[in-house]
Amino acid sequence: MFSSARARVSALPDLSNSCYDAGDVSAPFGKVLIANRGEIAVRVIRACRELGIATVAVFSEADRESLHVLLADEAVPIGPAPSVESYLVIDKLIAAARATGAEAVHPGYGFLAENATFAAACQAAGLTFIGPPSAAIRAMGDKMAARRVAIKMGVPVVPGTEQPVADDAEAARVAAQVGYPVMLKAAMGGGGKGMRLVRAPGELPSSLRAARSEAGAAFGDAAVYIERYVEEPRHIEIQVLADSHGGVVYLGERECSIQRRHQKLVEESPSPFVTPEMRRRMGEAACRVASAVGYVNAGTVEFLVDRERNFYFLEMNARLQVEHPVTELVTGRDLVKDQLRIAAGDKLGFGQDDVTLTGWAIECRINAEDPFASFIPSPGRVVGLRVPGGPWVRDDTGVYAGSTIPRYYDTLMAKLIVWGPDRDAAIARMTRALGEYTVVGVQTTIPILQRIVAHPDFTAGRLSTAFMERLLPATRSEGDDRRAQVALIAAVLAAYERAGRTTPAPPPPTSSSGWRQALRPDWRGW
Ligand code: MV4
Repeated sequence: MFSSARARVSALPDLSNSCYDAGDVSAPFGKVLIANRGEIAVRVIRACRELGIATVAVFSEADRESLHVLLADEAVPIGPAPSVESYLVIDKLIAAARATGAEAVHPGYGFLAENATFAAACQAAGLTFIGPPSAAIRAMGDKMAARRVAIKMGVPVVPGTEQPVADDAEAARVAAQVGYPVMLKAAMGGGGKGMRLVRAPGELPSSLRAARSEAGAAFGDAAVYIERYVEEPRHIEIQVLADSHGGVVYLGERECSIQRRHQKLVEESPSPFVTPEMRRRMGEAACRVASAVGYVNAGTVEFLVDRERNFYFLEMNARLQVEHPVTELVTGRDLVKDQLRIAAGDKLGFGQDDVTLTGWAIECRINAEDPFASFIPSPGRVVGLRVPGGPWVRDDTGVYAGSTIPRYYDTLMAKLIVWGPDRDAAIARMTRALGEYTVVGVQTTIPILQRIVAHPDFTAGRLSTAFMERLLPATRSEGDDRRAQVALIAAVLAAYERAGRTTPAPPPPTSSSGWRQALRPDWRGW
């Protein structure tokens, strides 16, 4: 088997120690444990299978029959449904790897993917962590430290402080200097937690207090810093790959401006806003930041981009991201295979000049949530499922007809990714594919995704982080919404307890989304 693979590439340059995706010469590992669940575990298993690597799944009590368990070569139970008792328990994961003879661990995203302690524990147990070195994870986990790295490397950051603000007086001085409105951010934060917008000096002391207490509760560190507020920014991120020999390349950008409450809904590559010149400057900046912290493996450098196309370093994500498939479709690379080979010590085997972007890719996140009820999670049994197909349509999912979406984890059910020769073709294809997608038994975000991709601002490429607030004008302030959500969740849990802790019965087949929409005539007005 291997000899024929070798024969196939023998006419090419020596690729025996490179990630070049032209014939899988030899497997980087014999066996890999995937410390995750759902669609990303399935995604990693697929790459391993193509490389001839044996796979070990881990599963909680809620995931006995989940797709990743069915697809892996072996599966190890790791405890009760709550992730703090299963997917987040480092000792259980390392014990499972030891017991099965896995040589390496892929963390996926979320859970322990950016936990420096987990990366270090894997290495200490003689397991290769398929991700960056723990020191690089730690360096990027501190947002202020990451900001100082960017500054040192000549990468633009939003004007603001380089150290946490000490008190109200200093905050007032700094805010006046950078100019209102300003943003307060948690030093150890990210993803929007501990963040406060301050429009006028009078609001500063109370906002500072709120940001500090939120940061302290969420991250165990109340340090807060100040940045000038960028109005209606775009969120554009650069994918990088770095090997352990000093090689680093960027694989273009992803536009992720369509978000709701810091949850991305639609991502695309390339960005309709980025010029080739800008791509090169952002890409080179991203590579400088990655190199400066000794980054190895796949990573993403996030930027805010203002209306004048100025870009500012925001943070670096030390993991494979949910939206990585759009990069795969326009670059032709398999990022998980690249991760595996990099972790095994291979050289990239290609340079920046070998990276070309072809056509356009769009991803829609299909969440098991009810977009007609404040996006409340909609766990339960997937009674019926028809997944779209046809040319250049990819569905990455962790569910199948008859499987159950547990209430314990995030609601991402599937990622629908399409490719087209240009943006209009990709939008037409996504519209077609979303129209084919049928899920019975749980509510999904499909109807809202259809509205997004049909919106004139979206089709014209007029994207910003304010897009969803305009699409959903009923949105209240974050504080109000949090209280409403807590009340809603409490009510659902109480009903669940009363019902004897059983999974809610699925609606009869006739009451699928068509029925639901018919009951809600006002959805057309969104
Ligand atoms: C900002 C900003 C405006 N100005 N920083 C949100 C998540 C966190 N990673 C950074 N975020 C923001 N930082 C300055 N100086 C606006 C946001 C922001 C945002 C950024 C990206 C995508 C969606 C967003 C939604 C609201 C706010």
